[in-house]
Amino acid sequence: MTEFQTPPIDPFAIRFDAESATLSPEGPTLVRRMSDLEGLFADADAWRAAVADGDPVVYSVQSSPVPEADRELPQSITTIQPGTTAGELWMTKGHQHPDHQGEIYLGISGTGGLLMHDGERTEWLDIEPGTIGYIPPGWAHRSINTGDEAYRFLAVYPGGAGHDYGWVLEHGMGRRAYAGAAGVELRPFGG
Ligand code: M6P
Ligand code: ZN
Repeated sequence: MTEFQTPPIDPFAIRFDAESATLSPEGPTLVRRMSDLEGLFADADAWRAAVADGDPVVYSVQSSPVPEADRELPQSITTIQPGTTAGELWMTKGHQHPDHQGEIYLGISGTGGLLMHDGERTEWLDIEPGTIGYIPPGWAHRSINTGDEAYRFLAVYPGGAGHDYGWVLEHGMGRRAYAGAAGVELRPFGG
């Protein structure tokens, strides 16, 4: 028998409803408002103004009951609302896995981008419904809504990988995504 640090949960079925973009049974739901995204948008004044102006929900993450524990394989559906802050497209905080492990994202509805940075290299993947974006070990990842409707994707990731948000504040993400006249414009992180 394999030795587990925490008792593994029993097998069970999870219903994935693409229409309503829900997982059932449900686990925890995380809601991130503009005020939770301090230090992430390039224009800090515009960020502050958006916080003062109703502090909108930027994204939410609905998880299944599978715990974030070593050897488990949790899943979640993230919904990013459409919007921009001083032209910068609304996005997730972005994180690195402290224990470098891979992750997959599956586009469900709307259009988005998967921005990845390993400290030196930067990659961008367009994600549409049906696209699987692969995040290799060691690549920090951030998702961005590139359209004018909600962008939803399913994530499946190792439960022991963890979320390091400080890594992104320290290293940046290599590029920033702006709404341009002809679609997404990727600009240098510091530019
Ligand atoms: C996906 C997964 C989650 C992550 C969420 C929001 O659902 O990668 O692990 O928490 O996106 O991203 P962040 O944690 O960067 O806010
Ligand atoms: Zn991750």
